[in-house]
Amino acid sequence: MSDEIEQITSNNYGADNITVLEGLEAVRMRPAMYIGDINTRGLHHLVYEVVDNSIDEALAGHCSNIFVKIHEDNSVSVEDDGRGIPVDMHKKEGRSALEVVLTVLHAGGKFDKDTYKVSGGLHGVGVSCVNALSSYLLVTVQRDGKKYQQEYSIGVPKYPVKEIGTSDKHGTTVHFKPDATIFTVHEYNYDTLAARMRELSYLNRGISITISDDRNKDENGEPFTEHFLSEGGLSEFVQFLDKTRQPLIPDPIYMEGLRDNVVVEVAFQYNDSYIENIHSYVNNINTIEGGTHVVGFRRALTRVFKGWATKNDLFKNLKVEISGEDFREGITCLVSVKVPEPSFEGQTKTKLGNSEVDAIVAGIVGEKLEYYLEENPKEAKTIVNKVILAATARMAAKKARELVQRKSVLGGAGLPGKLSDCADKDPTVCELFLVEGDSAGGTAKQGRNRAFQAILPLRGKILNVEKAMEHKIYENEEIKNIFTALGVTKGVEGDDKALNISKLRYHKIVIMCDADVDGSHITTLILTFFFRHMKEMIENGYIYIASPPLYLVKKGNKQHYAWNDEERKKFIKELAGDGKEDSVHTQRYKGLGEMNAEQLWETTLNPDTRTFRQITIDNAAEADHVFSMLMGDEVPPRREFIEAHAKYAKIDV
Ligand code: 0RA
Repeated sequence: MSDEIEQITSNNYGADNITVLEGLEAVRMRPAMYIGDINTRGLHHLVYEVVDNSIDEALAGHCSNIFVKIHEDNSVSVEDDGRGIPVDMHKKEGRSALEVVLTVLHAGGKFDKDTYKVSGGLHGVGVSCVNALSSYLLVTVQRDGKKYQQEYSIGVPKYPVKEIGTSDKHGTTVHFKPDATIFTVHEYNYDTLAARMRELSYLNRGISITISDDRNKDENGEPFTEHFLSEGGLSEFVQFLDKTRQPLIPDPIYMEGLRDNVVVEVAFQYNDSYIENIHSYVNNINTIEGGTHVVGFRRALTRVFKGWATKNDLFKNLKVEISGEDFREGITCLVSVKVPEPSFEGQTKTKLGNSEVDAIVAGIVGEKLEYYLEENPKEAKTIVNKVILAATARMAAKKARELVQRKSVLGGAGLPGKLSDCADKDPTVCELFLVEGDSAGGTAKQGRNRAFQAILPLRGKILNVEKAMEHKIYENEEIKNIFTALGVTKGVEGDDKALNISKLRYHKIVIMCDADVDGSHITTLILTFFFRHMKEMIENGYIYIASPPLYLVKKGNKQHYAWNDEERKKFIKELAGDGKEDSVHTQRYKGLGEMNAEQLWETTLNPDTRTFRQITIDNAAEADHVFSMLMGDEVPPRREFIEAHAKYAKIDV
């Protein structure tokens, strides 16, 4: 037991409950085992864990409003208007049920056998976990005309549950402050939380979720607030994801059903892009590796469309063979199932394993889709024509891709001429820098440590893969170079087009562009390419962005690099003493090319001094929405987004 807990418990209410404390201590000893990690992800996970409980209460039909608030001190409260966690004495434990729920691991649903907890699975570690990892937690319950509360410190109650007044409302409020000694990151990202709340509102139509941020108040003192409530559920979610894409048919195709206690909901639309875009969920958890529910959907989609097209003679003059993937080109699809006892498999435990779900989803989708096609022959024909085009294009793509890959298996000679490779061959220590422009590429080549750092200069703007047909992608010179330099290949045919990274030559791929508007555009283009065609590289944590400094502040023989305006001002003050902008010498680095090789090494390449930003996907649906918007045709939403987010835009003005 840690000193801290001992100290708190020795003269405190929770002292007798050794087993409880052992449970909470286990969480504190190995937080990552319970919440994934102790970085940004884990910090945000705490909120999802608490919200999940309120969603469960809503799905059981007892709650319709959830309020999430980020407080000024980065504590978070989650309020719902459910029944309120029971407060009566728990006979076996000799304590209030409320206290048991908040302090005993996995106690959450045990009092309520009638409804099965859907959120379980990947999360579902329970609110007691959040309590154990919070320096402070206050729970307030309103039920049966009264108001109750209890406070905790790192999961240990400060006093028994107490009645603090009367109330004619009902519900639960959990207000917690993550323990700063556990987490490496302490600030909540509003966009991350809001994206998840939006996603939850689409996945659970009819539940109203409001999120507000007290750290960001307007001139009237009102916190920034967003309200999510979807009546259309998954159909609206599809429309949100495809906001900047051109739909092929007027409305998304929607189907739902219940079989053997499994709730199935599916919505999909076709658009004029070439991307297969399927997001799947089990009990509100994003199953990024797919699983039996996705397999069932795909099977039904192929079977029913093939059957309908054949029956209507639409495939009669075909010169190519139609494959399953042709039915998914340009599709944006959501598959959401609620399964009582999900089993998760796969590397990141985000792949549904329950074999029975395949047939359940295929059955429901098959039936409803057959009906849809009979009722909507015009839409059905439009989609089948698109499928035929996809099959034709796939043959062309296959040829183009084979050409690229044949080259790469030729070995050394197959490496791109522009690549300055490193000496080491152990991919775990090797780094590849994708550098904007030949000139910066030259500097990087001189400045690098050639033992383990390789440089690949990219000329100008790489292809916008969001808009390009697949074979165009494999014909593109820059993209070919990236493929061959990395040493990765993609399955050429069939449903299994997974990236083969067994021959990957570097475990750090670092995008290095100028710190200006063009540079961030190129960074986004490269990221879009990885996101759409090498997602596994991001999921494995191999993709990084370099952060070259923006300024060099210099006086006499003293100098400092600055990465933002705050730092720049600080250094000017330090060096000049007066803080006056033009009295000291400030060099603004407009491009990487303005640094010499030594400066580039010192600031951006040297592992001891550089900072990289690792690219992760917090929310796949949100990332999809943002990429399609950034790379799509519509200007206004893109401008709005950039104005709200881009830090470079300000500097350039
Ligand atoms: C157990 C039993 C009952 C409600 C809850 C838990 C409950 C938990 C949470 C967590 C956040 N909000 C919540 N709302 C309710 C039902 C007890 C009864 O029959 O009234």
